[in-house]
Amino acid sequence: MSKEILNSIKESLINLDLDRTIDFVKKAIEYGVKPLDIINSMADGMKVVGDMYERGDYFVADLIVASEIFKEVMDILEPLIMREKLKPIGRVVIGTVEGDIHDIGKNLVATMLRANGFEVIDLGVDVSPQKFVEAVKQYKPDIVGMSALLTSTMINMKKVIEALVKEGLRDKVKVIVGGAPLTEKFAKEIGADAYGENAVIAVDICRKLVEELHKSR
Ligand code: B1M
Repeated sequence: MSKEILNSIKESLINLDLDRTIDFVKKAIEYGVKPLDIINSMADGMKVVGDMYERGDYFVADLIVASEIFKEVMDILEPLIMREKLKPIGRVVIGTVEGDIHDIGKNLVATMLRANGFEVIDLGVDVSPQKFVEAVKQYKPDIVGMSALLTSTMINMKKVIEALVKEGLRDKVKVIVGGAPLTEKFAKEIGADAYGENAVIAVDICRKLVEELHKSR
């Protein structure tokens, strides 16, 4: 049954049908489907929407509708994911890099981190290297997280790392990067400490990075 509802959620997102998506999400919650499974089916749906855009079946306006649906669903799921406030296990400054305004994945990572006890300072989208540097100086995070969805902007992650090195801040933080076009290899090449394939993996990695950082301090 839960497989069918998850499929219906995915299909209604692909069809850009807000009302049906919300109805199925509510039904899924009633049936006890895990919020994370709902998010995964939505993420699968977004991939299909992206492919349809690439094939010329959908336009940018359709991508916007799909992202609005994603955000509305997240508004329903977030309170279910969040735990009670605990003492933060680490502080993360996160943002989508310069030139890039995709924020659904980044927001998802931020939500999952918060739900797992991290304090998250979200710098938003189109964040310049200078803004990352200033945030590191101001908030003194354990981790800097960067997201990029465009092949043309992923290289801006390297600029942030270079700016951190230039300011003498690179040793003070761990850096995790993520986003659909990225790979582990790319993360290594630009000098990041880790690559997060998805939001759940990113949380596990951030836990490990904080442990490593605390051991080295
Ligand atoms: Co855009 N877009 N888009 N878009 N868009 C893509 C990325 C694209 C692949 C679509 C396609 O052609 N198939 C393509 C990029 C091609 C490329 O670079 N090679 C593309 C393009 C071309 C563009 C524009 C240039 C279109 C135009 O204007 N002509 C333009 C660029 C704007 C800009 O940024 N300057 C553009 C605009 C937009 C919208 C604004 C309309 C909208 C974004 C709305 C928003 O985010 N608020 C949009 C959307 C929705 C998409 C697709 C369809 C979906 C992205 C998404 O939200 N996925 C996307 C297609 C695709 O990705 N296949 C596409 C769901 C989300 C949950 O997944 O973001 O991958 P994702 O995040 C995952 C992981 O990647 C990871 O965890 C997340 C959860 O598991 N992750 C991290 C992400 N960040 C992480 C950080 C971490 C760790 C893990 O640590 C810090």
